[in-house]
Amino acid sequence: MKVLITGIDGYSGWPLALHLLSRGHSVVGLDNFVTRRRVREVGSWSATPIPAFPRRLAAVKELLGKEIEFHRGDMTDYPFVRQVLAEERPDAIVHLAEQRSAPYSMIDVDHAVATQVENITGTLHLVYAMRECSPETHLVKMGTMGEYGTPNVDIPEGFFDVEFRGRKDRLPFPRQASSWYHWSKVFDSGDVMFATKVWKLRATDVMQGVIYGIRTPEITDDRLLTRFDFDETWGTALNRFIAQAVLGLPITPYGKGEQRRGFIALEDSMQSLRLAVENPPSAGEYRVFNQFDQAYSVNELAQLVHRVAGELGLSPTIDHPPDPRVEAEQHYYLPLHDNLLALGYQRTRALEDVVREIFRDLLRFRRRLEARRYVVMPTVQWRSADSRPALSARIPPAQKPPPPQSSEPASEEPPA
Ligand code: USQ
Repeated sequence: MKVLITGIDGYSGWPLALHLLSRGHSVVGLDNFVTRRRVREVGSWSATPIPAFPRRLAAVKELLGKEIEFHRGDMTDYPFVRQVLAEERPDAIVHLAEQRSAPYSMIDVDHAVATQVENITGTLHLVYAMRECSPETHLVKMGTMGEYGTPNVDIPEGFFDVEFRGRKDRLPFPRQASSWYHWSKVFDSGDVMFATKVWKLRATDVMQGVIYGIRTPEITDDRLLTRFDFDETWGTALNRFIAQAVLGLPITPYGKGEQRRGFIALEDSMQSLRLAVENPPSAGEYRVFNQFDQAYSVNELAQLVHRVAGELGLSPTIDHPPDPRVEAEQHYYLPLHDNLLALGYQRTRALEDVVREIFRDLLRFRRRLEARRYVVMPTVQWRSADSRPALSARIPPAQKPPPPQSSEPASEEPPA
């Protein structure tokens, strides 16, 4: 199959490209390198060194003997999106090109607006371009488990049967997101569901849990590594806990630490996206997959990281800073996840093994962590209308990124 990956330069996009190539699919990529710029904006970088994109492509050619067709551009530019779809007419699109950080979206009004405008506009552009140029294409849209929030009942896969005042219906399960980022995904879901209904497009909405890990079997060389973020805005809790342990900083489960989320290993996330691509829905069908293997509380993650760190001779402490987010710190959490299993999905990686693997990589790249240790502790506060001054104050002047330029250089993207 020919698969277009939007956001191919990102944490999931890059290993997905390698995975699909290894399974005999052909891959077309699209990206504007905004994640690299935005990680720099908060004074950070990837713990794993990421080559400039042309070098990534060259490594794929040299090591795997494969070519990836690439389009550099922005999902908010409709003529560009339309042209890519008209030219490529892929069998499937895996749409990952969205601002993916909840804390980043909560910095201030500009970051909230950028998140929602870019994410929602990009998705609308994609469904319009599909309708115009490639209506048979299957859209695999990256959503998030965070769309559902943490209700006090089980969470179905997208829809549930409801009876109200004597009448029954099957309806979308209520969404209760907890950041401007997560709300952007809710709005996307509504737009994709409507596009399938009104234009008979086919779509899979993937409610993804938190992904962990740096490696997949296809990453056989450092030039093929994917990024690993550990700062307060781009790093997930587990990433940050391991980085904190390596840096000798306290591990930080926020508040009571009983916030539970669903988790999936990077390698298994790639497997499930491939299964979604290889098993398309019919025209007009909108289906939802809850994509995670197991739920853990952040306290459980902290304890696991603490134990593995101890085996490696590290002795981090566990702190409980006040939760900078507005969220339930203790709650019921039981989402269902049967749809992928029905397609043959099988979990291959245990959390503990992957945590050991991440420690090994981070110890190798320890100097890159040390050089950015000031980005780890939280400054973005959900209750504050503007966390920009606090965020900016902790970045040493030498590391401040240059002011944004109206147009980025065409041939090279900033280092990750
Ligand atoms: N947390 C801590 N300590 C930290 C960092 C986070 O306790 O140092 C807590 C948060 O308060 C939250 C939980 O850990 O309760 C998860 O936070 P996270 O930063 O690991 O993940 P989140 O913001 O939910 O977002 C991540 C990805 C996002 C994806 C989402 C899936 O960044 O792209 O959509 O996971 S889900 O969490 O299921 O919504």
